[in-house]
Amino acid sequence: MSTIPVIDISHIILQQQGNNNDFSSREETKISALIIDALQEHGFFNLTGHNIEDSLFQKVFQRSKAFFLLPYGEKSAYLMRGFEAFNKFGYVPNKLEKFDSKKPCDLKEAFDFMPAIATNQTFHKIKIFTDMQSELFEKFQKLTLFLLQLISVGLNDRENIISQSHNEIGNENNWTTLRTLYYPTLNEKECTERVWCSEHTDYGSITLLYQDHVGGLQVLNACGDYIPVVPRKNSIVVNAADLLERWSAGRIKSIKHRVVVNNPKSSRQSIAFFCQPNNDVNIEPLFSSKDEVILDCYKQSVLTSEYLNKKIQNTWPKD
Ligand SMILES: O=C(O)CCC(=O)C(=O)O
Ligand SMILES: [Fe+2]
Repeated sequence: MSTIPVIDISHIILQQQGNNNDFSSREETKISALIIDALQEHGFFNLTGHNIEDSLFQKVFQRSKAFFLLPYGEKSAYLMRGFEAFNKFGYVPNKLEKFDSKKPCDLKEAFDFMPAIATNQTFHKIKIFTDMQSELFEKFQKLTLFLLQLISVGLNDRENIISQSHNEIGNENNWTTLRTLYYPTLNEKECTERVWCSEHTDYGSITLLYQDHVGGLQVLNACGDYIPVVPRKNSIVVNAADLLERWSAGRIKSIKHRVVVNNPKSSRQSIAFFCQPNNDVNIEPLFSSKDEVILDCYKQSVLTSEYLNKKIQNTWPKD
């Protein structure tokens, strides 16, 4: 496998806009099977025909870049307050997070946005930026719920446990986060590693990612080789994360990925929507049919909030 599949949802998304909430049409069943196959085999796919306008992504890119290019003194007024998942709002400086404990810190800056926290803040100076993030958050939220419904159909989750477990996105009981990322240009010394963001898997249910034209995202394939996820115009990269893998008892894979530096003289931007189940959801394999053999590593249920906090704390400095 040298590339990830492309899935076009334009037909079914139009039907849904007409308020048809029936997910059993032939077209939907077909698309949900394609999604499950892609997540099962590659953990990733490129989504096209979604209904988020490219101009909104471009506007968020512009606003974020303007923010990230401010002097540190100004950005530090918005520093993220702590590493707990419920605090994930604000600026994350360069070389702070470490996805791989054996490697140097990641060479990236980020701004995390959660509506429940944003509404408690009065950041007048960056209001246009946060308003825009709020608009994008809502659109990603709708699209994500739509994809989760298709995943529920494809996994034969008749009670819609997966999609129902995300009904509090945007509220305090759910830590779904919109993150805008900025990967700066690098000097020769920093370049020796040639990695902007080290190898990791994502933590929650699914991640939606919009990347600019620079490239650098790579995904591990079944042979253990990293393959590039080449930027495609108007498409969103979707990948499965750890909790969805657990829910599906390993049928769906949360695959390792990283961002390498293609060109140290060019900065890179991306926007990630990290979709998480509600905090109080216990994740355990959905299938209990007698024929289904469940591997030991998935048998123990995990509480979403505990899992996310543990993973996020591991990426932050220890002192
Ligand atoms: O920026 C990217 O392309 C991917 C970033 C990523 O994988 C992450 O932040 O979890
Ligand atoms: Fe990731």
